[in-house]
Amino acid sequence: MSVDLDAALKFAVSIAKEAGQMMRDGQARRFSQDAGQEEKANSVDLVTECDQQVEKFLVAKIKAEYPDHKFIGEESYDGEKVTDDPTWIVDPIDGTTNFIHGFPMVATSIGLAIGGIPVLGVIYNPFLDLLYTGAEGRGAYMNESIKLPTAVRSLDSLSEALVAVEYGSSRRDPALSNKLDTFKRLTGDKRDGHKMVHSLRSVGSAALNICFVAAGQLDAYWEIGCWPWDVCAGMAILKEAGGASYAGKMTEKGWTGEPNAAIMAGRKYLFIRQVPAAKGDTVRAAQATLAKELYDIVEEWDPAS
Ligand code: LIP
Repeated sequence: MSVDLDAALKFAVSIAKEAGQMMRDGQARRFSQDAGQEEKANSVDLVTECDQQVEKFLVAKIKAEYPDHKFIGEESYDGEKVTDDPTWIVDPIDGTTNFIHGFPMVATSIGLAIGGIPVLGVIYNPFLDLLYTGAEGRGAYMNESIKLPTAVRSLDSLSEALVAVEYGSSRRDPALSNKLDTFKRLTGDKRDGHKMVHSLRSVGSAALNICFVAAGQLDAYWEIGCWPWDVCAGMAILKEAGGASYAGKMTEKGWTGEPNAAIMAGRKYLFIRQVPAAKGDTVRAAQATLAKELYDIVEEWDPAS
């Protein structure tokens, strides 16, 4: 089933902006009423009434516009598998913890996958009015005017990188200890055998982390434990910005860095920004070298544990 991606992009931007207004209104209402939130897996895995209202709004709009398409959303997820059918994969409010606290790194993330591959992404942060878009063959943009990445700077080693990581909601070992061990190996001094990256950043939104990688403002983003709705839109945008998406120690397709269902559904993610091609080699080869540099020090765990 072919999809007019130009029309789909225009539609997704329109509903993302409406969802953004709902998020602004919802946060103002929450703060005026000092409203609470519900817990999911534990006391740091949170959801608000606004998450659910925004998802209901997005589902209704998408099903009205594309009745034959499938939908996977964070708040209504019931174990659906990503198939080859056109599927909208949506996180109504990515960065819910930030939303609850008023920290402005929050976005609605609307992705479309066809054949299990993210082909369209719209990510909108209504609190900073930052819109990131990308669709297959149509490039990636910030605020529909600034082409991404804004610059392609060299990155010869992970030691020169600014890397996004997340604490996430899994706070028991082995997840927690492996996460913190990896953070130490990334940041520790080279004289102690560590990578000594320039620094780590923890924004609290997978979707926005990937947008910052697509823009070239972050060099890489690594996380184990988030979900397809956190990354689908970002993968489509990142690919259009020349970036690469990886999963686990080795993707099924090797070190191609091309987003696919196995990467999207695997809950083990690494994203690398566009970099100049290595002498006599390709951009993808340069990115794969950086990916392997990171994976050689990552202490993985099973996100389902
Ligand atoms: C969040 C992700 C983030 C992860 C958090 C949470 P949510 O999504 O964007 O990367 O570390 O645990 O899953 O729950 O705010 O939509």
